[in-house]
Amino acid sequence: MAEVVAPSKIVVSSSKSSSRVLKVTAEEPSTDSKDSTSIKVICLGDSAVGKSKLIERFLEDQYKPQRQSTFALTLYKYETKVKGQKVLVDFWDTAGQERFNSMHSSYYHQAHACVLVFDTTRKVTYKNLGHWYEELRQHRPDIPCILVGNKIDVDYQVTKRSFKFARANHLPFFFVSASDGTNVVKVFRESIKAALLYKDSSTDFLDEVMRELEAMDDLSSVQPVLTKEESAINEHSEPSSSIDT
Ligand SMILES: Nc1nc2c(ncn2[C@@H]2O[C@H](COP(=O)(O)OP(=O)(O)O)[C@@H](O)[C@H]2O)c(=O)[nH]1
Ligand SMILES: [Mg+2]
Repeated sequence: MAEVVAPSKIVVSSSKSSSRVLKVTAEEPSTDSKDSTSIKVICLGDSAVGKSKLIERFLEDQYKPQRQSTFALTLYKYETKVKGQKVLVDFWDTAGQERFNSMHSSYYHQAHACVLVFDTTRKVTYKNLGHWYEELRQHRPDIPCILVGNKIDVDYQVTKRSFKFARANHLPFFFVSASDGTNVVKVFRESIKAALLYKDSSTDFLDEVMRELEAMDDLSSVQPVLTKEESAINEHSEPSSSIDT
């Protein structure tokens, strides 16, 4: 019988030193069940564009600018309903790896949607979008991607400017602010809807294989549980020579 593995515990530690560090080990990713579907949404973009604050804002609807951006948190679990269907969302946030200008391929693995972030107050973060988008497409050629320009609260005039990257790559684009909440809920709700649509219609080969494997897991979990004696009989019994028709 398949062993049921309990999700690893979230370990939270904080220190009273000037930089407050919360360390959280990743849980097992959510998987589909009979009454729920699970999706993975990733956030991409340069360091300090506000990826973590945007996710926090959406999940907690609160913004704490005094927090240090030293979170090692990588996976936020969120449960919601879309058209009456229970959806388990895993929001993946970087844990600072983006400073090395590349994410490990496991970050992209099985992602269903991406929120690509730049900082409207720092031009270089806009320039680097091409790099992040290319890396995303190498791993996930077809998943929906939403582009957001964050920190518009610093200077709302920026919303009058046009940003070509979205148009050039046919991406939906939103101005957002993790600080005042502009468009944050909208963007993450859209990412969930897009991820579900992608998952339902995906013809990605790896996705197909994963679905097959998950279906096999489901089947094995409904196998009758045998007693020790029954298992022993099964193990030692000769294969039957007659075939029932
Ligand atoms: N003014 C302003 N600052 C923000 C906003 N979002 C994030 N920040 C600040 O930008 C810095 C980096 O944010 P963080 O979420 O850690 O960026 P990450 O490295 O992309 O995850 C922090 O000091 C935040 O307080 C925003 O919408 N407006
Ligand atoms: Mg972060």
